[in-house]
Amino acid sequence: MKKAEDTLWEVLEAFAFGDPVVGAVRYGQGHINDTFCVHTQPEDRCCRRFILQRMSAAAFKRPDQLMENITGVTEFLAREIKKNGGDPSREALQVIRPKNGGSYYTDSAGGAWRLYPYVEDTVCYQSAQTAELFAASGRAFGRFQRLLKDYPAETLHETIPHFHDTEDRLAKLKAAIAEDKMGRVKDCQEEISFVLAREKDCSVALQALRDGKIPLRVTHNDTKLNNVLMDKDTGNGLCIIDLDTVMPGLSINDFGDSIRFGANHSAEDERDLSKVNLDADLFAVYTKAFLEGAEGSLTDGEIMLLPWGAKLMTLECGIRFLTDDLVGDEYFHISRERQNLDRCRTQFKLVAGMEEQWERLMAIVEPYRHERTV
Ligand code: ADP
Ligand code: GN1
Ligand code: MG
Repeated sequence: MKKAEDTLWEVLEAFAFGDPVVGAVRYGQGHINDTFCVHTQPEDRCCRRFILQRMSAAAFKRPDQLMENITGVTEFLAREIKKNGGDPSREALQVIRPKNGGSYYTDSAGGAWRLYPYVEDTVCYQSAQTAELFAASGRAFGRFQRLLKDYPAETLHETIPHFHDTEDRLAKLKAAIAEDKMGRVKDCQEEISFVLAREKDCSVALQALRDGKIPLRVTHNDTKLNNVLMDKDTGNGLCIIDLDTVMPGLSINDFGDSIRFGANHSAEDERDLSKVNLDADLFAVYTKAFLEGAEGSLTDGEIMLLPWGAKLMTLECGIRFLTDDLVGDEYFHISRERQNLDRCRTQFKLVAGMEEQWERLMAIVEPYRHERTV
């Protein structure tokens, strides 16, 4: 695929910004899409900003289906937010259609692009700098799940098949090990053993779903802290972004992915592993906030599996980083050599930290059960 910059000016022509475009720069720290911030200059006021994204062709094979999901979900959210007295123009993403109709633009090189207004007066954090901030993100993701409670799940396309199918992620890792196309397996023996020792764990959430112990819901599936925009003045979680993976899924995975990214004090690619550990206090803070935001909609079965959601999302993410390292970094953007292996190592360190503190994590979620056992 060509570099996004190669067709950027063609793409800018394809949308009606209303005012002259004065520039576009790469923006944000997402690992998947090519994101640009576009500035326009109205005559009578200061600049306006937009988020222009080329959707990742490696991740999303059907941009038409992806955008059908996103327009459906954003329009549904706007109606729900309005009903609740909120401001849909700030609390939900809005798709701006290209001049030639449809919900996205395909450039001359085949790249698929979409445009959103920039949600101003918000901050996007890369780490949970305070417990309050982490709690605010938890309330926002819990609320997001509740807002989508009545969304017609059967109309959603599966934008990435088997996205949180941990058994399938494990199978893909094994295939990458067998192929060893970059000759990197020799550097990853410890990480491979770590996964193989937890092979059975990979089935825990899926088995609970198969057994009817937890329900399938409409979920976000990528609940990193940097996928929620926080209101700059109130500090509240204002707008959930990165809706590419909104699909039928498990509530415990939405909970777990936030814990994976936010309940520790180091970057996802930190090389000094002594700095990486699960902070159980932050786990407790997030549990309370997420369940508040979800307003009692989680069942006891889901509540008691929240620690498993955290462990499995972290293990699975480590498996995905390791697989991508072994196949030569085809999926996650990297900015340095072997960054995906570094990312994998932080995830496994977090998993080990969760295992060490397992009883404490279970004790944190237990009081939220609706039917307590005495
Ligand atoms: P990726 O899938 O690559 O993570 P995202 O949709 O999360 O892409 O966008 C990347 C970053 O761009 C976000 O983390 C955030 O900083 C910023 N961003 C995305 N959409 C908006 C928006 N509408 N307003 C303000 N910032 C945004
Ligand atoms: C990706 O898109 P972004 O950067 O928010 C990935 C997530 C991973 C995450 C790891 C569509 O999230 O699944 O957990 O990187 N998104 C997709 O940081 O694969
Ligand atoms: Mg993102």
